[in-house]
Amino acid sequence: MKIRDARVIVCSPGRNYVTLRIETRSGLSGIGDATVNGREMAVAAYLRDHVVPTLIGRDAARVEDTWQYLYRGAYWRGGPIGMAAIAAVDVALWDIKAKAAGMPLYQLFGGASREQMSCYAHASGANLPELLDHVSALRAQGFRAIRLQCGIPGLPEPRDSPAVPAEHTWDSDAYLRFAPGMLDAVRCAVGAEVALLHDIHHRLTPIEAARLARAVEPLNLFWLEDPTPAENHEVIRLIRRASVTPLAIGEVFNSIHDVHALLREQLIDYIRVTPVHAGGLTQVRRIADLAALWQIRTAFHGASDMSPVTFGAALHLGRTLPNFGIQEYAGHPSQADDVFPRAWAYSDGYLTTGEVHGHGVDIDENAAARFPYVRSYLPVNRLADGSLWNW
Ligand code: CS2
Ligand code: MG
Repeated sequence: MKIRDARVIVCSPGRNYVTLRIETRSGLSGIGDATVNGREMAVAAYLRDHVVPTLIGRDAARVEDTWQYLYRGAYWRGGPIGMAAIAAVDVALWDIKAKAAGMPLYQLFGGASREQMSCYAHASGANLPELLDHVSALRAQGFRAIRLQCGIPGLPEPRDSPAVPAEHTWDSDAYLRFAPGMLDAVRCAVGAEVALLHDIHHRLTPIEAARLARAVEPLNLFWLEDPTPAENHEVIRLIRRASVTPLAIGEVFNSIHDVHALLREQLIDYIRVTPVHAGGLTQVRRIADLAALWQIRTAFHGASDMSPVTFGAALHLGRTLPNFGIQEYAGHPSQADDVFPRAWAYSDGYLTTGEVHGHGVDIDENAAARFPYVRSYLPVNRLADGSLWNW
């Protein structure tokens, strides 16, 4: 099963996605997602200029060896761009392997541990009434776990611009004055049974995060996410000592080496890596197994910049893992439905994989061509004095 061709497809059906298709001489093909939000063309170039030429003629069945070849063989290890490129190859090869075996991918990973994966949606609002409306709408769609994000009174409305990074204003004191009441208001509105989550997006100092985690303990949150900048793991100890509010970290990690201290010291409760940004299914399986040693569960990153292809991969893996926790599901722009035909589906608070061979997601390249790439950036945050902060 030699690789005949591989090509990168960059499209923007409502937002940018980078997809790799690998074709074999036997006629089977598979796809993988390589999207890094706001830096899409860097991965596309890495794949086109450096990775694809080394794939032609390789045996598509050698998933592990290809992973090692791209990781060790580059000498320069890790990083979001390189690991997203490896992920795209890895997921495409697993897709091909499962199609060749005539099985849905979850069967290759040991078969189903569950039939459906619980998921959480995103509720947001410029203010509390808007947030509460959004929560009600999601509850009506069956979601039993909801992430809450809300505009902070007194801060200027964020203005987004696709051309240059939009500049938002951040004020940790204003946030800390507002956030506990905001979370409490939603808890009062929905009752005890809905799982409520909140993402701090790396914006607090350790002591601020500890204070917040302690203050919201009575609300019984499902988790607080990314309380402090994720690259410094030592500071999580301070938050952990102060509070038993569960913590979820890891969406920006791309290596098993980024996570093992957090896991070993039981500093987190949910690990947020995703196949696309953490080197594909080959490495994320290892991370999930390592996490299981300390009863830490998975919560693969599933914002809308994880393409439907990454969802296919993540859901097939999630279906098998003994320590699957929850899958984030922020949805995708409706135009992406035409570009990415898929077997996975949402219904009543759960996601299912479907039973199509492979990971069950394809790309319609003609449809993709109707949505050319649009340069776009994630916003940046500045404090009132002009200093740059974490967005
Ligand atoms: C967020 C993401 O889903 C999450 O938890 O942190 O929306 C994140 O901001 C984006 O995926 C960045 O590309
Ligand atoms: Mg997050």
